[in-house]
Amino acid sequence: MRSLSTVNHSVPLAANFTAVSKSESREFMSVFPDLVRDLTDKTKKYDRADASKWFAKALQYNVPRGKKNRGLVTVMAYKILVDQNQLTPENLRKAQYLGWCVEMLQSVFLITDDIMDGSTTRRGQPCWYKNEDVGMMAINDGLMIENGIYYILKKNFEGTDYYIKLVELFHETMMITTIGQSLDVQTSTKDITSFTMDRYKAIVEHKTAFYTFYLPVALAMHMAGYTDPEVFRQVKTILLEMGYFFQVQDDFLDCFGNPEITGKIGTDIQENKCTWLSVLCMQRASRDQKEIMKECYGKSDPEKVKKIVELYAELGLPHTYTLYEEESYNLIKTHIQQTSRGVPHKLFFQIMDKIYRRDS
Ligand code: GPP
Ligand code: MG
Ligand code: MG
Ligand code: MG
Repeated sequence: MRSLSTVNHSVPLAANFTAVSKSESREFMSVFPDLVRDLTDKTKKYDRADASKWFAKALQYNVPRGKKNRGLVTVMAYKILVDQNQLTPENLRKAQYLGWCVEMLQSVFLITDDIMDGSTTRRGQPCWYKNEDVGMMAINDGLMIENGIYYILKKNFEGTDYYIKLVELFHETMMITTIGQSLDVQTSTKDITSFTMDRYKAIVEHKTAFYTFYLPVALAMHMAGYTDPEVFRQVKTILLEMGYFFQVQDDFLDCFGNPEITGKIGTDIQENKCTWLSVLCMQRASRDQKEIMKECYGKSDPEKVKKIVELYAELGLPHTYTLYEEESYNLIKTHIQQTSRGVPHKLFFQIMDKIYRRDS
């Protein structure tokens, strides 16, 4: 844990966060064993029992253990958007499968991101690739899980008039997110003095915002029968804003969060990442403080890492973050109220409530 005792940063959880997500999460989880069965039956068809067993293990380890926010948002959005007479148990189950497809995509990103970021823990357990019997096999597991998404989509949605929209959206999401990851990794090889908020925004909108919030809601919209491109455009604007907010939180927690709660030990400083904290720090730093950044940022030496955390604290970044979180929340709320067409505001507010003042 890298939080400093000198940093007085206590953030209460949003009041309803745990209660709501626990019951939703249980209902959603109850579908997971069927999903694993469907997917492993598929591999069994190729008459490769070993591959099938391994796939089940990779799915169990990587897909269901997080907060499942993205999957739950998919289901929640569908429930809110669909005509209530269409909300049959069968359709609800389909929406849950769609939510699990989003969680599968998320697990592919996390498995590969952890390799690229040199991370050690994820969701309170070793990163998948860090398991002795896994290693770089994790890359193949990621590819298998990605492929599984399309199997589940075909099995549940082939023949519907929106099936192709779902498939295209997953492809587009992979394209945009990998562009973001490419920008993220490339920027981390550059000098800290070249980091800017513009660059940060470009990285984050691509690597996080699109798949974290736009994907789940847009999938649910397709399933609920939305077709007007203008409504999708408006929804995207708001959800990308929320996604940006979400990544700023992630960057903050990487440095000042409690790994017991986040389930992951941060590596942004060591990996020379262009983060909300590093960009803000360079904007505020005096000449001497910039020298500290140049000397210590992007190094694995724990003493140097500590110096960076101390510098962030000295510059008041935890306090700025608290203010930012509140201002941002209010601004997004205003933008939600300004959207005129199509989607009930309640949906956006419920998503915001899931993430506002989060500590994991
Ligand atoms: C968050 O970055 C973004 C992702 C996990 C998407 C990765 C995309 C790929 C195409 C692999 P992060 O490194 O800050 O996330 P975390 O803090 O969870 O490691
Ligand atoms: Mg990363
Ligand atoms: Mg990472
Ligand atoms: Mg991070």
